[in-house]
Amino acid sequence: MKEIYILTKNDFLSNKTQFFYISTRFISGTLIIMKIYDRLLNTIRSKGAAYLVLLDPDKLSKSKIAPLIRHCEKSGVDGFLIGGSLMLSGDLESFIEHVKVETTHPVIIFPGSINQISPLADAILFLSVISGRNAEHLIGKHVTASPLIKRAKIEPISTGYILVESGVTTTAVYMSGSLPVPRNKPEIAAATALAGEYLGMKFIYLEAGSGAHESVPDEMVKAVSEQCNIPIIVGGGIRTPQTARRKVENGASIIVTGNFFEDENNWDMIKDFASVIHYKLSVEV
Ligand code: 1GP
Repeated sequence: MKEIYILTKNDFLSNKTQFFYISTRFISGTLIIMKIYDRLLNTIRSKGAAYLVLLDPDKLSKSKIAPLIRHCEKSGVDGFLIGGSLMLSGDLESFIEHVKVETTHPVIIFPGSINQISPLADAILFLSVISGRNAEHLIGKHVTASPLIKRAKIEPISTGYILVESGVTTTAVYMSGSLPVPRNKPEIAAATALAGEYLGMKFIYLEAGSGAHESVPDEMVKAVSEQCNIPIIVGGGIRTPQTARRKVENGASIIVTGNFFEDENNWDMIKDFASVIHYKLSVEV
């Protein structure tokens, strides 16, 4: 798998590429450019799994952005997802602008709708709800969004989004107008994820839904990881480091938490999440 893109200085200066990057450096006059996707793969390889924190502009006030990001950075978080289902009060552009001022970590849009595209981000999860059979969320919205993403010059990361039943009707299930995979059917999730991989998707996202009562079952994470060769993101309803650790032990490559850190009393626990997720770093020699 290609990990880095090597361009000459002249290529860069002549603007032949459209990718946006988080890491650039020159070695002997050659510019090494790492795409966000590759950077995440590197993190997974070196730390065991990556840890992303979801920031929802509807739920996080701008005054809390800087202190939360500082906390995340010193605790070992690998990057940020930004997005929300509705964006009722939040202003995505200025929110991302505030976040980018505070961090050099990847800032990736996790879109709740096609209105959530901004050139200020580094990348966007290009989500297709492959657990559903609603054509709009499988391909329809993508047709409208693609030219906007191209114009914004942000890196699209093709992601098979699998909604998993979590005890209640989540916003993601309701908004996508599709049925989630039943909790007791890991084999359906596994076959769906494999189809996503064969369609060329780069990540599978197993989603219990933001604020879900129950996270994605461990057996389902295991079944999907046994079938698939692409990294698996797991999110929704993860509120303890122990839960995060179990997802990683069962094959998750990226863990996402959102709701739990909207309460600043929980911020001291970010490092505990990071430490169990980055299991390769804690191996004693
Ligand atoms: C939701 O997976 C994310 O899309 C995060 O969920 O807010 O429940 O942590 P939580």
